[in-house]
Amino acid sequence: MAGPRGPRGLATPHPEPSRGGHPRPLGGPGRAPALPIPCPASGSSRVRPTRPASPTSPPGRAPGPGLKPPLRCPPPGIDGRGAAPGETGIGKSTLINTLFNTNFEEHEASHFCPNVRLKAQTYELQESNVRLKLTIVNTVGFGDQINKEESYLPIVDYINAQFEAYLQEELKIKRSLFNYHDSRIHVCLYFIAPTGHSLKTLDLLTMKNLDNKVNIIPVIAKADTISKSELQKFKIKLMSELVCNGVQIYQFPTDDDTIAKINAAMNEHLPFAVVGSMDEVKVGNKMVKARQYPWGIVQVENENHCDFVKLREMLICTNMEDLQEQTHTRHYELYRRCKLEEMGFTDVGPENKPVSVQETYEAKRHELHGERQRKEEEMKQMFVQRVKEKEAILKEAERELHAKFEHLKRIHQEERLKLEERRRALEEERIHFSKRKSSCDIFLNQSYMASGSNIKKDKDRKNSNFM
Ligand SMILES: Nc1nc2c(ncn2[C@@H]2O[C@H](COP(=O)(O)OP(=O)(O)OP(=O)(O)O)[C@@H](O)[C@H]2O)c(=O)[nH]1
Ligand SMILES: [Mg+2]
Repeated sequence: MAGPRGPRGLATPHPEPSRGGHPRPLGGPGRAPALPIPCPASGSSRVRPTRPASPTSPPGRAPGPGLKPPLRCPPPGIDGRGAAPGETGIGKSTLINTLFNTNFEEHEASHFCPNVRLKAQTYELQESNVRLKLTIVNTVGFGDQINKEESYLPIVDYINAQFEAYLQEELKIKRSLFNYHDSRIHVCLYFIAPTGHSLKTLDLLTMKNLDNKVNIIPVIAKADTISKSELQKFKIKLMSELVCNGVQIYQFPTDDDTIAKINAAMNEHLPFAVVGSMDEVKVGNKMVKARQYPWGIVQVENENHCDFVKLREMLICTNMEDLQEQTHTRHYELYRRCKLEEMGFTDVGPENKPVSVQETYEAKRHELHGERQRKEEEMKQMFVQRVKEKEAILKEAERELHAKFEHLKRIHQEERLKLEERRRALEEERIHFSKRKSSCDIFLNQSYMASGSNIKKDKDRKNSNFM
């Protein structure tokens, strides 16, 4: 991430400090000089005046010269945190850089992230004795996945994690909330594509899931790409879609007389149509931030061209405190309540009697003990049942093996008997054959001897005839 840029008048961006760390000291080496925030409602001077302490002002609010009510300015050392979800390339970084007059050297996000990643960047601004530290959590790869259904989850998880960290600090025995590095998100600038049609399902789904966790200020990005008449119709359509779908966006408070009028007027402008640019173009004899086209110039800080100034005024100057207050009293309280109820804490018992923490603790302990015993019993039963089942299976297998053995033994015996019988038959055959062979031999001998004496007689007769 880029370090301080150096040029005068730029905010000092730096990576997110680790949790629990103290705010960075300002004015250190390499840090840009104090940034006067241009605040149109308080005049066009480069140094934004601060409001004097009023009876309702929190202690420590810096009084300043040249005050112009009804503007509310943040007290010294205010630490604001925002999230900026929006599709890839919608103009998030450009707008944030324009808002804080800084220039993070940021690489383009990839459109092929397997899931949404959150990246925090901190900006430090200072005017006279008012220090402003703003942390913006950017969403990388938001809505780039084929299945966008869960794109909002990492944002919800991140916001919940910050609430959880605060709750854990609150619940500590030795808590130190006064110097705790509060990382809760005060505002979510939700970037809507300037389609001129309607909200996308992803927009509705995300805002619906965030609206009870963070103050949502929707903004129409790249508003220079939509005509003035279309923009008005688009704004009306968006607001009616948000109402129809029960999405609650942040409304600038109108209960404080000093700012009621301006806030009521600004509520009418929601969602703000914004244009971002860090390019400076000469208009008349002044250099202004603008986007230059062949057909003309869109001036970022010209209220006839877009609502950028209104957004900056409302966000950084007028309503920063209310955003923080709402975060604590509404969103964090809701988280805390749900979490404590989930843990079994309650303020009143069944008969509407107040319940002390001790009683809740005892009841919970009792409940957990009972549950543990029930679970142990269940596990025991399950174990016995499984042993029985296993035993039955083993017995069945043994019985089958035994039957198989008996069957084989029977077959073997039958085979043995058959072989024995065959052997006996063969023996008898052999004996019979031997007998017949010996009687044949006797007969042959006798025949041979008989034929031998006859030949001799014939020979003798022949010889006597010759003589
Ligand atoms: N027409 C128009 N273009 C803009 C505006 N703001 C930014 N752009 C252009 O849009 C492109 C993307 O702007 P980025 O600010 O990088 O958008 P991003 O939402 O931060 O993008 P990723 O961080 O990559 O998601 C750049 O070319 C900007 O110059 C605007 O208000 N109007
Ligand atoms: Mg970006």
